[in-house]
Amino acid sequence: MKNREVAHLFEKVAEMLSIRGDSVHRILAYRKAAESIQALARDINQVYAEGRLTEIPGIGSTLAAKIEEMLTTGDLEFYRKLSAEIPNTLVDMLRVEGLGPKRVKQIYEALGVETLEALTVAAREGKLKDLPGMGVKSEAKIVAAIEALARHGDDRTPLGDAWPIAQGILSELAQIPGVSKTAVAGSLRRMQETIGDIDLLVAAEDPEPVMVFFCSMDMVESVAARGPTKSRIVLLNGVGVDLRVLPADRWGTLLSYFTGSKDHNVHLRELALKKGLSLNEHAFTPADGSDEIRCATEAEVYRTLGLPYIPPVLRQDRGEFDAAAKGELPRLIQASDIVSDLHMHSTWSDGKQSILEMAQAARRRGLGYIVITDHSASLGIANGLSIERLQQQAAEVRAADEAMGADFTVLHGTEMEIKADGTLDYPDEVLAKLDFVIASLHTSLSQSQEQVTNRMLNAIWNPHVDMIAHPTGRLLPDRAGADLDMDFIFDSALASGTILEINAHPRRLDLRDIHVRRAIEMGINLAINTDAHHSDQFEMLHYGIATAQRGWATADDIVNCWPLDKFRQFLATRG
Ligand code: DGT
Ligand code: CA
Ligand code: CA
Ligand code: ZN
Repeated sequence: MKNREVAHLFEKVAEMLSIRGDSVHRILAYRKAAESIQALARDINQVYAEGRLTEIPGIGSTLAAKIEEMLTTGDLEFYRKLSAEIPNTLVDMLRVEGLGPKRVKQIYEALGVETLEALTVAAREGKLKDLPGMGVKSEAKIVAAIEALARHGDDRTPLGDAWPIAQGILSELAQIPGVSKTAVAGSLRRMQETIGDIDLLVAAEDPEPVMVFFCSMDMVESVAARGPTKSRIVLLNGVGVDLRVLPADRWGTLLSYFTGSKDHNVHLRELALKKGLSLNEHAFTPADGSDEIRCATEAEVYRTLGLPYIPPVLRQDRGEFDAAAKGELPRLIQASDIVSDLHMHSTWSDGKQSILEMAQAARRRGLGYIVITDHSASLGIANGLSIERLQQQAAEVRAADEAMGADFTVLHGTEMEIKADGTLDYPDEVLAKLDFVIASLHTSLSQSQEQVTNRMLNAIWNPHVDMIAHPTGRLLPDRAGADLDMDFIFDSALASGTILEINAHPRRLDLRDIHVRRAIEMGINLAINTDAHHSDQFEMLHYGIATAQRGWATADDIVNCWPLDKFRQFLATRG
């Protein structure tokens, strides 16, 4: 079994346990294990072979034994036993908005409904409304939710799609009289690469006008829930948006609660309990009966627990509490640390602007140097450059560099194809004349792990290749990318000094956060680049920075923070 299958089975076990009504701790343990296996940057079979399963976050000896069973037998007895007790098709019903595990169990026990299809029939025939705690209204809601699920599926939305929508809604809410604060929360605030739904928070004395506006915006497809202080809408594009309105003096606890992640919050509440405080979205409540502690800022929430502020991008329960307690949280890289962009396109290949226009826009954004890296010949659909055109381009790059004056530098590079057979698109003598050479995969991504890894290693070990762009080639939300053996890739990048890219394009975010974290721990050179095809796209940098931050990156870890002379020294050491 592969990582994905192991993670999926654990996730399924967690859901079945939740339907059975098992302990929250046990359910969380399986869910957490599923997440960390899903997030693992290495082949779990390899980790198992090295006897290091228990080093995976959230995997103790019990779960390690279950993983061993799955990897060696391809099966999990515990899962089969559980399936004998409760049909495993029940978990599909959890995908219906508003149906929790208790309700699913109730419907199953009362009506024998085992599948989503059977549920649809039962709901349409009016069989749900007579169950205890149900009625005509809640039955209609379930029918609507099933229909919405059929329309939109349950796919997660890429960060880059959700972010501008959320910002647009927030800026309108901010203008409503009486609104003092607005914020995104949830996975979007943590800048996770995909989000399940958008969570928004507003501080206002009177929630009513905010709710009225929110539920009647043009882009609303339906209002899934409408309450005095919380509502949920579904947008025309299928994305769900939750909004909560609260008074400003409780802002800190509220924002912290709804920012999550769930695992981070569980940990936060446990720390509070150890201090005799119970924590919810409204306040800390001391167990000794003294007055509640309200927090207007998140910093106060953490301070109450004796901790420094933990930025949202780190709130994954991946070691941030330990680091915070020891005063060892990373000084996360910021946009202002970045002075260069090493990957962008011009009209010479498939870009939309000239070299000079790209350079001028980069300077306006505060950068000091860029590399022009158009596609190479074999990427025909992107108008890749022949050797001849590449050499002609050199003159235009030099001219743009001159025109930009002494305080800004334009370098000449390429984004060269690593061809399906592993050879590189330009010969070494052509590469030797360029300032900077990127190699990347755009085609034949579905090759076997061995084949595609070897292909990549060919590029990494070429002395002229300075950087690998978007290493896996994945596209969010659903093209998985090449099945690279990241152990080999990382070891080789470290040994050869080759830079690995964190591509900031929100469809890519490649390397992803957990890869970034591991590459940094190993000491690999990393760059954050926009891969812009138009200067408007320089804006995407913040997605790349957030991904780097989620991998605990500091300015010291990122090549784009090097001043030009340091970058030139680096290039001078290479082929
Ligand atoms: P998503 O939307 O699947 O990408 O992930 P989140 O993290 O945005 O999760 P969501 O939208 O269900 O809830 C937003 C935050 O609210 C979540 O990160 C933590 C908090 N939260 C929501 N539901 C619960 C809950 O049942 N228990 C706890 N402890 N926190 C919750
Ligand atoms: Ca969410
Ligand atoms: Ca939500
Ligand atoms: Zn590119």
